[in-house]
Amino acid sequence: MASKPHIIIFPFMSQGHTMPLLDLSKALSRQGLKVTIITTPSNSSSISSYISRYSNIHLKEIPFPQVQELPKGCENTSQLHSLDQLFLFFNATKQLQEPFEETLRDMSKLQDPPTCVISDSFLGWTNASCCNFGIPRLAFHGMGVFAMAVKKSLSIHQNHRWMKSDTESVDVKGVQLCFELTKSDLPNSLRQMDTFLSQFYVEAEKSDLGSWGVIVNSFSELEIDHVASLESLYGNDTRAWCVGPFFLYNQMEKASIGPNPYREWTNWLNQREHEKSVIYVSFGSQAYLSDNQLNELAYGLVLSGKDYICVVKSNNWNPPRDIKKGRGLFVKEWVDQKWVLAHKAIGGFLSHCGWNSVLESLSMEVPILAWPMQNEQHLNAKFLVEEMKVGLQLPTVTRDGNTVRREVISEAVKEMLGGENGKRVRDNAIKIGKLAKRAVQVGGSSYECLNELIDQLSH
Ligand code: BUP
Repeated sequence: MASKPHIIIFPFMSQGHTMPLLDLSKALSRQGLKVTIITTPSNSSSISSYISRYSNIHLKEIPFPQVQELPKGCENTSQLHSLDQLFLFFNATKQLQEPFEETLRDMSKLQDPPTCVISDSFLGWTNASCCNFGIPRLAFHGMGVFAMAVKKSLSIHQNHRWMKSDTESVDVKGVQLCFELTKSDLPNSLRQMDTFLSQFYVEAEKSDLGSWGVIVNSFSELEIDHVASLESLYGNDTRAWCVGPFFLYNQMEKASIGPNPYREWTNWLNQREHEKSVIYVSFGSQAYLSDNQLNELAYGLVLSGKDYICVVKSNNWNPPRDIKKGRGLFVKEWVDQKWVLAHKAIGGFLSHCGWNSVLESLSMEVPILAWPMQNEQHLNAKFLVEEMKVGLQLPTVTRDGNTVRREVISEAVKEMLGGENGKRVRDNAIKIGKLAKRAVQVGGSSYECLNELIDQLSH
């Protein structure tokens, strides 16, 4: 009988990239596989508490290089304050190559040596290391198939490179588009050429190309039309394994713990009388909104006359005084977003369209009011609104720093919670949510794909 594979998982050190891979580790461990997660010392305690119940998931620490210009002891992007620091951080992670290879060398002497490495695409150099050790590497991008395919195509063919205007439509070779994409929909890493950061991304995309495969936090019912495009852009028979949403494999466990019932926001939500009557507002862990924009958002929510729960990441901002009379809550702490989205009172999600938030919202059958801000979020928004029709676009979203006005926010929230368009996209989100939950169950597309992958790695 073939032995069970031993999988090495190497996440990038940021919340949005690490959490999905921890959920995947749990899913693999439940299938009886041994998993070793590689991380750096100051990231290990939060990881270890998340996986504590799993005896066949192990942690291996490797030292993070000390860089003077970074905040003292910084080993996670959540501790960074500027794009310059992000660039230094990215560069510092390249120095992890030596200790990573040392770890692979040590592990190759084990009775159960590594069978496969799953590593973040920002750690693109891991691909070369894996080739040296003859271990197949699966790349993880922390985004959906559609966004990955667009980014891959443009980084290979560079079709956007000579476009002058933001409104010009982009020809994305090898990707089927049923809507127009313009230069303004592209991630900054592609729009702004030749900055240090964009060079880093291009380099990461290139080193990614020879990977044995790509592991995707998505499910084929959502993105099937783009899977073949992504695979052929990678070339060399690279397969895209759609085995998500990763977090859904562990949802039963989560639901049994639930958030602290005494927090103000859990009580407040539990007291809502009507189903699907509240808009949940959150822009993830990275996006920054100016105080002025937060004021407009707050007034817009009040003006809508709808109930709202709005997560605010800014320490300094407080809602203007007269806002206190509004029908909602501003929360300045980390909420359990999956629990909030699963609450029967939630009827829509005003979101920045980070991929984790997208998957969580759809899995909970909640339609999205899209307010994309950075990275691949504009691509996600276009895909959700124009192709899947599970969301509405917040109008007049601009990239030039213009504030989105309160009237616009208010009208969009009203439409999402009470309008015909809101109803239409909610019905579609409910259908997709059911497919997502089905995908990770025995016989579902993601579940079967995960088992096929395990099977291949076992031989
Ligand atoms: Br804020 C917040 N609670 O209060 P995305 C976020 N989250 O659970 P991002 C909470 O963080 P990247 C909070 O559920 C999701 O899993 C949320 O990931 C969770 O956006 C995650 O949506 C946010 O991908 O990450 O933070 O911008 O840029 O890496 O995509």
